[in-house]
Amino acid sequence: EKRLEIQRLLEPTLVVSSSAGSDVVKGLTQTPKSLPPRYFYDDRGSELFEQICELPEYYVTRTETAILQKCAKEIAKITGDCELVELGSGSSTKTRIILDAYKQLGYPLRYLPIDVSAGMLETSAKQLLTDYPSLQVHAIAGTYEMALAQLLPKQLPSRMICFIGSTLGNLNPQECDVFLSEIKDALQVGEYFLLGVDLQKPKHILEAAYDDSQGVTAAFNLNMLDHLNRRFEGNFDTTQFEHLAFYNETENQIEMHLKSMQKQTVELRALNLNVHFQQNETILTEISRKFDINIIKQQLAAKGLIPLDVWKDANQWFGLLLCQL
Ligand code: AVI
Repeated sequence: EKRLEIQRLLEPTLVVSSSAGSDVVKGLTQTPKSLPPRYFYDDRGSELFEQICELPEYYVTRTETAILQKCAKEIAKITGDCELVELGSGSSTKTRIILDAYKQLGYPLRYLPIDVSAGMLETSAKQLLTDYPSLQVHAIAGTYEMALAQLLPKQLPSRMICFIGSTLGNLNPQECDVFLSEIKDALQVGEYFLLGVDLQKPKHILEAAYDDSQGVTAAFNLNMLDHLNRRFEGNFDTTQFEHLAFYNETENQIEMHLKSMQKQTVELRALNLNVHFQQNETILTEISRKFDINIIKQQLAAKGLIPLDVWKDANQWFGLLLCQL
Protein backbone atom coordinates (compact mmCIF):
# COMPACT_ATOMS: atom_id res chain seq x y z
CA GLU A 1 0.00 0.00 0.00
CA LYS A 2 1.09 3.54 -0.76
CA ARG A 3 2.54 5.45 2.21
CA LEU A 4 3.32 8.75 0.50
CA GLU A 5 1.03 10.98 -1.49
CA ILE A 6 1.94 14.49 -2.65
CA GLN A 7 -0.78 16.88 -3.66
CA ARG A 8 0.34 20.02 -5.53
CA LEU A 9 -1.86 23.08 -5.28
CA LEU A 10 0.75 25.60 -6.46
CA GLU A 11 2.16 26.26 -9.89
CA PRO A 12 5.77 25.05 -9.78
CA THR A 13 7.45 27.96 -11.62
CA LEU A 14 6.66 31.27 -13.36
CA VAL A 15 3.27 32.90 -13.45
CA VAL A 16 0.55 30.83 -15.06
CA SER A 17 -2.64 32.36 -13.80
CA SER A 18 -3.44 36.05 -13.90
CA SER A 19 -3.89 36.18 -10.13
CA ALA A 20 -0.40 34.81 -9.37
CA GLY A 21 1.79 37.68 -8.33
CA SER A 22 -1.07 40.12 -7.76
CA ASP A 23 -0.01 40.29 -4.11
CA VAL A 24 3.49 41.31 -5.25
CA VAL A 25 2.09 44.04 -7.51
CA LYS A 26 -0.11 45.32 -4.72
CA GLY A 27 2.70 45.39 -2.16
CA LEU A 28 5.23 47.10 -4.43
CA THR A 29 2.87 49.77 -5.73
CA GLN A 30 1.67 50.98 -2.34
CA THR A 31 3.39 53.36 0.09
CA PRO A 32 5.13 52.20 2.21
CA LYS A 33 6.14 49.17 0.10
CA SER A 34 5.75 45.66 1.45
CA LEU A 35 5.94 42.05 0.28
CA PRO A 36 4.18 38.96 1.66
CA PRO A 37 6.59 36.90 3.84
CA ARG A 38 5.59 33.68 2.13
CA TYR A 39 7.89 34.72 -0.74
CA PHE A 40 10.84 33.97 1.58
CA TYR A 41 10.21 30.28 1.16
CA ASP A 42 11.41 29.06 -2.18
CA ASP A 43 13.69 26.03 -1.83
CA ARG A 44 16.76 28.21 -1.16
CA GLY A 45 14.87 30.34 1.36
CA SER A 46 13.65 27.24 3.19
CA GLU A 47 17.26 26.06 3.46
CA LEU A 48 18.35 29.42 4.81
CA PHE A 49 15.52 29.31 7.33
CA GLU A 50 16.79 25.92 8.53
CA GLN A 51 20.19 27.58 9.08
CA ILE A 52 18.55 30.42 11.02
CA CYS A 53 17.01 27.84 13.35
CA GLU A 54 20.51 26.68 14.31
CA LEU A 55 21.96 30.15 14.97
CA PRO A 56 23.13 30.92 18.51
CA GLU A 57 21.12 34.18 18.52
CA TYR A 58 17.88 32.58 17.24
CA TYR A 59 16.54 31.19 20.52
CA VAL A 60 13.08 30.44 19.03
CA THR A 61 13.56 26.93 17.64
CA ARG A 62 15.75 25.70 20.48
CA THR A 63 13.32 26.96 23.12
CA GLU A 64 10.23 25.47 21.47
CA THR A 65 12.03 22.16 20.91
CA ALA A 66 12.83 21.92 24.62
CA ILE A 67 9.20 22.61 25.53
CA LEU A 68 7.98 19.97 23.06
CA GLN A 69 10.38 17.42 24.49
CA LYS A 70 8.80 17.93 27.88
CA CYS A 71 5.13 17.96 26.93
CA ALA A 72 4.70 15.90 23.73
CA LYS A 73 3.69 12.78 25.63
CA GLU A 74 1.11 14.71 27.62
CA ILE A 75 -0.30 16.14 24.38
CA ALA A 76 -0.59 12.66 22.85
CA LYS A 77 -2.36 11.38 25.96
CA ILE A 78 -4.87 14.24 25.88
CA THR A 79 -5.73 13.95 22.18
CA GLY A 80 -5.53 10.16 21.92
CA ASP A 81 -5.37 8.51 18.51
CA CYS A 82 -5.28 11.35 15.99
CA GLU A 83 -3.73 12.45 12.71
CA LEU A 84 -1.40 15.43 12.55
CA VAL A 85 -1.85 18.26 10.08
CA GLU A 86 1.09 20.67 10.08
CA LEU A 87 1.04 24.14 8.55
CA GLY A 88 4.44 25.35 7.35
CA SER A 89 6.05 22.00 8.05
CA GLY A 90 9.47 22.89 6.57
CA SER A 91 11.98 20.21 7.53
CA SER A 92 9.52 18.62 10.03
CA THR A 93 12.31 18.41 12.64
CA LYS A 94 10.22 19.41 15.65
CA THR A 95 7.32 17.30 14.40
CA ARG A 96 9.41 14.20 15.02
CA ILE A 97 9.14 14.85 18.75
CA ILE A 98 5.35 14.79 18.45
CA LEU A 99 5.35 11.72 16.17
CA ASP A 100 7.61 9.91 18.66
CA ALA A 101 5.12 10.57 21.46
CA TYR A 102 2.20 9.07 19.50
CA LYS A 103 4.36 6.15 18.47
CA GLN A 104 5.36 5.44 22.07
CA LEU A 105 1.71 5.30 23.04
CA GLY A 106 1.15 2.78 20.26
CA TYR A 107 -1.00 5.00 18.04
CA PRO A 108 -0.95 4.73 14.22
CA LEU A 109 0.91 7.60 12.59
CA ARG A 110 -0.66 9.69 9.87
CA TYR A 111 0.87 13.04 8.96
CA LEU A 112 -0.37 15.76 6.58
CA PRO A 113 2.39 18.36 6.13
CA ILE A 114 1.51 21.57 4.28
CA ASP A 115 4.19 23.88 2.90
CA VAL A 116 4.71 26.32 0.03
CA SER A 117 8.16 24.86 -0.66
CA ALA A 118 7.48 21.67 -2.64
CA GLY A 119 11.15 20.68 -2.63
CA MET A 120 11.45 20.86 1.13
CA LEU A 121 8.14 19.04 1.53
CA GLU A 122 9.19 16.11 -0.62
CA THR A 123 12.68 15.73 0.88
CA SER A 124 11.44 15.77 4.46
CA ALA A 125 8.48 13.48 3.74
CA LYS A 126 10.78 10.85 2.20
CA GLN A 127 13.17 11.07 5.13
CA LEU A 128 10.29 10.63 7.57
CA LEU A 129 9.06 7.52 5.73
CA THR A 130 12.49 5.93 6.10
CA ASP A 131 12.68 6.76 9.79
CA TYR A 132 9.09 5.80 10.68
CA PRO A 133 8.26 2.50 8.94
CA SER A 134 4.55 2.59 9.80
CA LEU A 135 4.00 6.28 9.01
CA GLN A 136 1.56 7.41 6.31
CA VAL A 137 2.18 10.84 4.77
CA HIS A 138 -0.16 12.94 2.69
CA ALA A 139 1.85 16.05 1.78
CA ILE A 140 0.22 19.18 0.36
CA ALA A 141 2.24 21.81 -1.52
CA GLY A 142 0.24 25.00 -1.20
CA THR A 143 -0.68 27.99 0.91
CA TYR A 144 -2.45 27.43 4.24
CA GLU A 145 -5.73 28.81 2.93
CA MET A 146 -5.73 26.51 -0.11
CA ALA A 147 -4.75 23.45 1.87
CA LEU A 148 -7.10 24.01 4.81
CA ALA A 149 -10.01 24.54 2.47
CA GLN A 150 -9.29 21.21 0.73
CA LEU A 151 -8.38 18.88 3.58
CA LEU A 152 -9.51 15.32 2.96
CA PRO A 153 -11.78 13.61 5.49
CA LYS A 154 -9.75 12.29 8.40
CA GLN A 155 -8.79 8.63 8.52
CA LEU A 156 -8.16 8.41 12.27
CA PRO A 157 -10.60 9.13 15.14
CA SER A 158 -9.42 12.71 15.63
CA ARG A 159 -7.21 15.37 14.11
CA MET A 160 -4.78 17.98 15.43
CA ILE A 161 -3.67 20.98 13.37
CA CYS A 162 -0.15 21.99 14.41
CA PHE A 163 1.07 25.53 13.83
CA ILE A 164 4.33 25.70 15.69
CA GLY A 165 7.44 27.90 15.38
CA SER A 166 5.45 31.10 16.05
CA THR A 167 4.60 31.55 12.38
CA LEU A 168 1.34 33.08 13.62
CA GLY A 169 3.51 36.10 14.49
CA ASN A 170 4.16 36.70 10.80
CA LEU A 171 0.48 37.58 10.29
CA ASN A 172 -0.82 41.04 11.12
CA PRO A 173 -3.75 41.24 13.58
CA GLN A 174 -6.35 41.23 10.82
CA GLU A 175 -4.75 38.32 8.92
CA CYS A 176 -4.41 36.53 12.24
CA ASP A 177 -8.12 36.86 12.90
CA VAL A 178 -9.01 35.49 9.43
CA PHE A 179 -6.50 32.68 9.86
CA LEU A 180 -7.94 31.57 13.22
CA SER A 181 -11.39 31.47 11.64
CA GLU A 182 -10.01 29.25 8.87
CA ILE A 183 -8.53 26.93 11.50
CA LYS A 184 -11.85 26.77 13.27
CA ASP A 185 -13.66 26.00 10.01
CA ALA A 186 -11.18 23.23 9.14
CA LEU A 187 -11.74 21.46 12.48
CA GLN A 188 -14.69 19.46 13.74
CA VAL A 189 -15.96 19.83 17.28
CA GLY A 190 -13.66 18.00 19.69
CA GLU A 191 -10.60 18.25 17.43
CA TYR A 192 -7.37 20.00 18.40
CA PHE A 193 -5.14 22.95 17.52
CA LEU A 194 -1.54 23.07 18.74
CA LEU A 195 -0.05 26.56 18.56
CA GLY A 196 3.48 27.79 19.32
CA VAL A 197 3.89 31.50 20.07
CA ASP A 198 6.97 33.59 20.74
CA LEU A 199 6.49 35.80 23.81
CA GLN A 200 7.57 39.36 24.66
CA LYS A 201 11.12 39.76 25.95
CA PRO A 202 13.89 42.40 26.10
CA LYS A 203 14.60 44.26 22.88
CA HIS A 204 18.32 43.40 22.64
CA ILE A 205 17.59 39.66 22.66
CA LEU A 206 14.98 40.05 19.93
CA GLU A 207 17.07 42.29 17.72
CA ALA A 208 20.08 39.97 17.87
CA ALA A 209 17.84 37.05 16.87
CA TYR A 210 16.77 38.84 13.68
CA ASP A 211 20.13 40.38 12.78
CA ASP A 212 22.63 37.63 13.51
CA SER A 213 26.39 38.11 13.43
CA GLN A 214 26.91 35.58 10.60
CA GLY A 215 24.50 37.38 8.29
CA VAL A 216 22.25 34.37 7.66
CA THR A 217 19.08 36.35 8.37
CA ALA A 218 20.31 39.08 6.01
CA ALA A 219 20.82 36.45 3.27
CA PHE A 220 17.36 35.02 4.01
CA ASN A 221 15.78 38.46 3.67
CA LEU A 222 17.66 39.30 0.45
CA ASN A 223 16.83 35.90 -1.06
CA MET A 224 13.25 37.09 -1.39
CA LEU A 225 14.43 39.39 -4.18
CA ASP A 226 16.22 36.50 -5.95
CA HIS A 227 13.06 34.46 -5.61
CA LEU A 228 10.98 37.24 -7.21
CA ASN A 229 13.60 37.56 -9.97
CA ARG A 230 13.27 33.87 -10.81
CA ARG A 231 9.55 33.66 -10.44
CA PHE A 232 8.52 36.88 -12.16
CA GLU A 233 11.47 37.59 -14.51
CA GLY A 234 12.76 40.40 -12.33
CA ASN A 235 16.05 42.28 -12.23
CA PHE A 236 16.48 43.15 -8.54
CA ASP A 237 20.20 43.63 -7.84
CA THR A 238 20.62 42.22 -4.32
CA THR A 239 23.88 44.15 -3.81
CA GLN A 240 21.82 47.36 -3.97
CA PHE A 241 19.59 46.43 -1.02
CA GLU A 242 20.37 46.10 2.67
CA HIS A 243 18.86 43.96 5.43
CA LEU A 244 17.27 45.90 8.30
CA ALA A 245 15.66 44.43 11.44
CA PHE A 246 14.42 46.23 14.55
CA TYR A 247 11.91 45.77 17.36
CA ASN A 248 8.90 48.08 17.33
CA GLU A 249 8.03 48.31 21.03
CA THR A 250 4.68 50.00 20.43
CA GLU A 251 3.43 47.18 18.23
CA ASN A 252 5.42 44.44 20.00
CA GLN A 253 6.84 43.21 16.73
CA ILE A 254 10.12 42.71 14.94
CA GLU A 255 10.07 44.38 11.54
CA MET A 256 12.32 43.22 8.73
CA HIS A 257 12.90 45.51 5.78
CA LEU A 258 15.01 45.64 2.64
CA LYS A 259 16.47 49.11 2.19
CA SER A 260 17.31 50.47 -1.24
CA MET A 261 20.88 51.78 -1.05
CA GLN A 262 20.33 54.19 -3.93
CA LYS A 263 17.64 55.62 -6.16
CA GLN A 264 16.79 52.85 -8.65
CA THR A 265 14.13 51.26 -10.83
CA VAL A 266 13.47 47.54 -10.87
CA GLU A 267 11.49 45.64 -13.49
CA LEU A 268 9.40 42.50 -12.99
CA ARG A 269 8.67 41.56 -16.60
CA ALA A 270 6.20 38.75 -16.00
CA LEU A 271 4.12 41.11 -13.92
CA ASN A 272 4.45 44.00 -16.35
CA LEU A 273 5.69 46.12 -13.47
CA ASN A 274 8.34 48.83 -12.99
CA VAL A 275 9.09 49.76 -9.40
CA HIS A 276 10.84 53.02 -8.46
CA PHE A 277 12.85 53.29 -5.26
CA GLN A 278 14.15 56.41 -3.56
CA GLN A 279 17.50 56.15 -1.79
CA ASN A 280 16.89 54.59 1.68
CA GLU A 281 13.31 53.65 0.81
CA THR A 282 12.40 50.31 2.37
CA ILE A 283 10.22 47.29 1.61
CA LEU A 284 8.64 45.70 4.68
CA THR A 285 9.18 41.97 4.14
CA GLU A 286 8.08 40.60 7.50
CA ILE A 287 6.61 41.38 10.87
CA SER A 288 7.23 38.91 13.66
CA ARG A 289 4.83 39.65 16.50
CA LYS A 290 5.71 38.80 20.06
CA PHE A 291 2.69 37.74 22.05
CA ASP A 292 1.19 38.17 25.49
CA ILE A 293 0.03 34.68 26.42
CA ASN A 294 -3.20 35.86 28.11
CA ILE A 295 -4.26 37.97 25.15
CA ILE A 296 -3.70 35.17 22.65
CA LYS A 297 -5.61 32.75 24.89
CA GLN A 298 -8.57 35.12 24.85
CA GLN A 299 -8.40 35.48 21.07
CA LEU A 300 -8.40 31.71 20.64
CA ALA A 301 -11.28 31.26 23.06
CA ALA A 302 -13.25 33.94 21.21
CA LYS A 303 -13.03 31.69 18.11
CA GLY A 304 -14.22 28.69 20.07
CA LEU A 305 -10.69 27.27 20.21
CA ILE A 306 -10.57 26.58 23.94
CA PRO A 307 -7.07 26.51 25.47
CA LEU A 308 -6.75 23.26 27.45
CA ASP A 309 -3.11 23.58 28.45
CA VAL A 310 -0.19 25.99 28.14
CA TRP A 311 3.48 25.02 28.44
CA LYS A 312 6.34 27.53 28.71
CA ASP A 313 10.09 27.40 29.19
CA ALA A 314 11.67 28.57 32.47
CA ASN A 315 12.46 32.04 31.02
CA GLN A 316 8.87 32.37 29.75
CA TRP A 317 10.24 33.18 26.31
CA PHE A 318 7.97 30.87 24.35
CA GLY A 319 4.51 29.36 24.83
CA LEU A 320 2.89 26.23 23.45
CA LEU A 321 -0.90 26.07 23.62
CA LEU A 322 -3.13 23.06 23.12
CA CYS A 323 -6.66 24.08 22.18
CA GLN A 324 -9.82 22.13 21.46
CA LEU A 325 -12.79 23.16 19.35
C1 AVI B 1 8.88 31.52 10.42
N1 AVI B 1 8.89 32.62 11.36
C2 AVI B 1 8.24 32.27 12.60
C3 AVI B 1 10.22 33.22 11.57
C4 AVI B 1 10.16 34.32 12.66
O1 AVI B 1 10.94 34.23 13.59
O2 AVI B 1 9.30 35.19 12.56
C5 AVI B 1 10.80 33.76 10.30
C6 AVI B 1 12.12 34.47 10.49
N2 AVI B 1 12.44 35.64 10.01
C7 AVI B 1 13.66 35.96 10.35
N3 AVI B 1 14.15 35.01 11.08
C8 AVI B 1 13.21 34.05 11.17
